[in-house]
Amino acid sequence: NVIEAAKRLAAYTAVDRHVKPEHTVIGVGSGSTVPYVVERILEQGQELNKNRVFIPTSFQSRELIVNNGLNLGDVDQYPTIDVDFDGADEVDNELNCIKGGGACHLREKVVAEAATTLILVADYRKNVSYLGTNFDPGVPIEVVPFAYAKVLKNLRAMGSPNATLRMAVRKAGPVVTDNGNFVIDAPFARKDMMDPFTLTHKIKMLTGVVEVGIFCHMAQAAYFGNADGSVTIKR
Ligand code: DER
Repeated sequence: NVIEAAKRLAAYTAVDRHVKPEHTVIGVGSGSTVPYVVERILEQGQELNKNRVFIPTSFQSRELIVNNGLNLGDVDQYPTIDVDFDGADEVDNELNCIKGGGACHLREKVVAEAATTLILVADYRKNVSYLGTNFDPGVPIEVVPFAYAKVLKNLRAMGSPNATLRMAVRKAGPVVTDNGNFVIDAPFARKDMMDPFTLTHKIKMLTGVVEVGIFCHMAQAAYFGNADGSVTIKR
């Protein structure tokens, strides 16, 4: 369908441009777009890929690496990564992005910070001028279970009255991350989302918050596949 084709187009274009033969340590993000990144890297052939190691950002990402027969590494073995590819829920014109729709943003941000280059790949729905335009759940925030009610109270008092604990669908109770934590989704008003850097730091300082699903000034480029078969690149 159109959205899957757009994801594939973004991923293929990004891989063709940013995965060089000399790149041997590659970060693998989470979500439904990054599988197309792996698909394209596989097409570079076993000769190149047998000398590469792939760093996961979640259980899902680890399965993607293992199931495709790629060499699995870990960020504690490779704290410096050549290039990291990841999806996003929204990307603004300064390449700030909301991530965490898949509740993976803590490990994603660790790997993204370990990477020399972070490349975002997404379909056209994620291409926005301001964060908070399309992604209604708001800012994903990983919190330790012990603190979730206190953090909810803090967020509701600081501009997100509709902040909620992310509940699981096929499991009773809240979503539990790969790190054993909970996720709060906190929608903020446009005025707060216009300064994502300040908002991120205000949220991060709430005791009990593990990581905030806003990535500021981290990506070097973002590739968006469009419905008409073109690609939009922000850098
Ligand atoms: O959770 C995340 O940050 C993922 O990268 C996710 O938001 C992107 O998901 P998608 O590639 O399935 O749209």
